[in-house]
Amino acid sequence: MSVNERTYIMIKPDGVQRGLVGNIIARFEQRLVQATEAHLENHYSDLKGKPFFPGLIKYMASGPVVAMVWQGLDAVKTGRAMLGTTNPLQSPPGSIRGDFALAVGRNICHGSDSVESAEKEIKLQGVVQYTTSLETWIFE
Ligand code: RTP
Repeated sequence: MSVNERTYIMIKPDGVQRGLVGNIIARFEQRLVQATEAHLENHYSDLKGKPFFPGLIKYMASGPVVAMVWQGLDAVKTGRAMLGTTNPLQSPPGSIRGDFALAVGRNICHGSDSVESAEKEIKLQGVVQYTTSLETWIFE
């Protein structure tokens, strides 16, 4: 058993066509991963020294997160456009943060801000340990 083990799950054309994507992801949502503080400090290393850094790490490590890697034409810019701006107050209606987020420190989703950041962040997932809810239970 390894906490770094990864699997590849693909929702097939019939699942997508039948509108089951949300339903299937919701099932995985119930057995999520929680990032360690070490992972998050590495992930947000460019923000080390900012006054909000300790609070950001504490908040990000406070519960399970959903990690997704999306691939496609201009995936980084498209992802950022869909999320909206960092501060939800400036985020347009129709964007994820504009519609759902309440404050800059609780802005719901992260999205890589460049291809280089995306590569770093995706790579980090493979080298830093995650604890799944199941493993937490086993080791308690
Ligand atoms: P993210 O990395 O989470 O996608 O956010 P971002 O690129 O839009 O913004 P970034 O500058 O990288 O900041 C990372 C996260 O830090 C929190 N933050 N708090 N003034 C504050 O209290 C403040 N500023 C930034 C936000 O949660 C932001 O998403």
